[in-house]
Amino acid sequence: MPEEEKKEFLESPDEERGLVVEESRPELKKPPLYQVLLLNDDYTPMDFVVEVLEMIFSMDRQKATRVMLEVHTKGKGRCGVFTYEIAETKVAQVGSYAQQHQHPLLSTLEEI
Ligand code: TYC
Repeated sequence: MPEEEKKEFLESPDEERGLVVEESRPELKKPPLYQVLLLNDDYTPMDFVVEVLEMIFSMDRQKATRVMLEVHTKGKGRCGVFTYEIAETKVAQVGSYAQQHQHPLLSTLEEI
């Protein structure tokens, strides 16, 4: 190929050189989400559960009371939805706060 033709070829846009050009898409995969479930038991005082929901799950008194009563009547209830690390931290915080106060209150996490 003559020099001039070579230069022209190399300077032409990718598409014209038969190159397939595709914009690479940024990696924006959504992380899996986990719900933290609070479990009922027969011994933890209702007031304590409401306090835990206010303190650890940032609920106002009204919402905390509603969730506590749902757990009390149905056996379990959702406290929130988080990424894995945050859900795990909330479960650990509930466990250690309950243990400090010698209540058997438990929570668990479940992928949704
Ligand atoms: N069932 C408990 C009681 O009657 C109250 C309670 C509610 C305990 C929710 C745990 O996650 C819970 N004192």
